[in-house]
Amino acid sequence: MKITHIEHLGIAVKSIEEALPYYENVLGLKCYAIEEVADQRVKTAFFKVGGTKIELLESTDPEGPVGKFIEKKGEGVHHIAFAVADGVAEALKEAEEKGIRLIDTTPRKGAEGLNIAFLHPKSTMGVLTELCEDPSKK
Ligand code: CMX
Repeated sequence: MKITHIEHLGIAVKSIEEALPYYENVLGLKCYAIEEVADQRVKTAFFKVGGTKIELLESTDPEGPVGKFIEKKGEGVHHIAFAVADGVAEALKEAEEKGIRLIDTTPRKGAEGLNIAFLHPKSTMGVLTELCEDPSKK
């Protein structure tokens, strides 16, 4: 697959409201969007950092992926998201052929209208990995 850049880093927080002062007042970043992704049972907050982004993830359901992550590991880096130039479906096919365990077998819609899919951390050395493409830039 052809990765062009790190699209974002996902960071699990207990509360976006409580995390914002650190990102805005200490790091001096500006939150430009807050969006709920019902399908993923999260509320997200986005910051641009150079050519990439930070995505804060607050769980809206203790049984959702971020709720379970925080319960088990606490707050912290949750996933890395790579932008793929050749499309998420193609990248998934290639990853599967190379023996990687997929969480999503087909792309779905994520925050900011991106097409996304996840690879399982058990086959990526412990790093939950998201592949994404921006359909508006195709
Ligand atoms: N990073 C690394 N490892 C993780 C992890 C993460 N974010 N989340 C869970 N794990 C680990 C667990 O600790 C567990 O490890 P051990 O067996 O060594 O204890 C292992 O993965 C499997 O855990 P599990 O109990 O079988 O599965 P879970 O129910 O915890 O689900 C996962 C884990 C990754 C499959 C699930 O969280 C998932 O499907 N994630 C993809 C979707 C997602 O994360 N959405 C939120 C973000 C959405 C967005 O960015 O918009």
